[in-house]
Amino acid sequence: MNGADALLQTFVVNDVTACFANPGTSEMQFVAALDREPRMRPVLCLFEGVVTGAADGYGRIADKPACTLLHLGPGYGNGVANLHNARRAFTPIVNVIGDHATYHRQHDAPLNSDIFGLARPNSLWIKSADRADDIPALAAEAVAASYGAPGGPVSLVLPADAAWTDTTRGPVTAAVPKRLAPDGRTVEAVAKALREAKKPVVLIGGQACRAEALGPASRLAAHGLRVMTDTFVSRQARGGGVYAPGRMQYFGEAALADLEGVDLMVFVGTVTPVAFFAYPGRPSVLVPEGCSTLTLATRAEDSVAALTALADALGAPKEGPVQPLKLPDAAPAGPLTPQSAGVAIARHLPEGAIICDDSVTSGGGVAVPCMTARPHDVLALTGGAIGIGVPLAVGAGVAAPDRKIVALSGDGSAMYTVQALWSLARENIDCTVVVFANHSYRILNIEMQRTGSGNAGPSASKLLDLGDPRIDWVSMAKAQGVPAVRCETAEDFEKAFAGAMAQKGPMFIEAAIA
Ligand SMILES: Cc1ncc(C[n+]2csc(CCOP(=O)(O)OP(=O)(O)O)c2C)c(N)n1
Ligand SMILES: [Mg+2]
Repeated sequence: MNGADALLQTFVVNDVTACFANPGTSEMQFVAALDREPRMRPVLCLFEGVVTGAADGYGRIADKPACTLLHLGPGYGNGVANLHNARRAFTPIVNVIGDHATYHRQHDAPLNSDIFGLARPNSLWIKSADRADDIPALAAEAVAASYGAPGGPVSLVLPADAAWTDTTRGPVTAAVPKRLAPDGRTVEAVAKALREAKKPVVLIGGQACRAEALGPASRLAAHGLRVMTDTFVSRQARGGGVYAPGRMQYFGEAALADLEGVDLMVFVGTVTPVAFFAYPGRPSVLVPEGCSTLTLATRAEDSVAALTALADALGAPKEGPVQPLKLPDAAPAGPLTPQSAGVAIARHLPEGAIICDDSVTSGGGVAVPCMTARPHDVLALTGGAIGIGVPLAVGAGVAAPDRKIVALSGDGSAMYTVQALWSLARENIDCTVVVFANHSYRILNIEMQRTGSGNAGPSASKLLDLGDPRIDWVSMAKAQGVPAVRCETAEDFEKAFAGAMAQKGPMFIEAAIA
């Protein structure tokens, strides 16, 4: 047994059983050891942004970390945008970053770099396992650290010689931390403040938006309180039979208008909301002037217990409102738009589906009709770094092979990590990808106006328009082994999406929106 075997043994003992990988020479011992540890499922991704986005999707659904396998600093660096998103989703991930043999580092070979410098900002924990004998204990530490709470990516650097050196050290069990409920005094103080406030809002995020938390949150709504979620949530239950809180608006001025007159904001599993971007003359913090704030549960605490305790303390009804299950009766007709596509999606989305959403300006059109669709989960873009939709789908599909995965992506967003389609095909993930092809970075045209930068002239337009040359999405998907169709009308889309939901395996739909 060598260090790589010891690493895999500790991973599987701690239920880390999926490895999203893009290996190189320094990782060959790890790759070879996979043949000796069949409990670990290796998934090849053809770009590290897919590796890390897939690990995020896996962690959000499995509630446990996957490991990644990344090739030194450059491999890690390629994956950083989606690790940033994972950090902001609080998703547990254990990165294994291969490195040169310890004695080779001093020679500054071409792939040598400051791995710690690169990885530290997005790692809750980072250490190098320089000796084979240290690997099991450090791997267990890494797994434990990834759970937080709240969780996030951690990084274990694995020098090649530690991986190839023999060891007799057996697997080490990780101590997985438990989320604690907030103390009774906090609950009492929040209940009292809510009773005294004229126009309070309870803002929930993170764990408080999961299916098991929305029940107790709905009790607060039944008690007459306004409950809202963060704008972008790592995993939220949605659809018929599920409580639908309000949502913080994306644009700051709209958010503040919506909160006008609010005199108390209570945070559960989240923190003070801020605008996504600054704009000239507009506020950053999305709390109305004079409004006080209180935290019922931090992100590290148990939001389900906190919401339940608060509902009890307020004497709220035992049950709260839920969404009706109401599918659009009529199939959409006419031009294909995000709205008409959304109607078709709401009609045919199966129960238990997982939507991986990176659809930017097309997202709202789908979200509205899906509020009363069959119950499903939505994984949103938590860190603003686009290019996560299809990678999330790869990971969610590995975590939940019996659930239908639907990836929704803008065309610009999909191009960042377009290689994810290949992994969908390779792993035969039951996933339908919808790319909204408007041949534009449409949102940035809107943002140019909002930032006061003026209208796009010919040079500026060159940075916002994707139409020349036009991306041939059907060829792009087929080239990577995913069957694909292009839909130009709502009728086409309805038929294609219904067909995709009725079959298993990967499928690609280009939604040619006007
Ligand atoms: C990693 C990263 N790079 C760049 C951006 C800036 N950005 C935000 S939205 C966007 C374009 C999105 O285009 P698309 O996916 O086609 O959606 P649309 O706006 O057309 O709906 C870009 C480039 C970003 N958010 N993240
Ligand atoms: Mg676009």
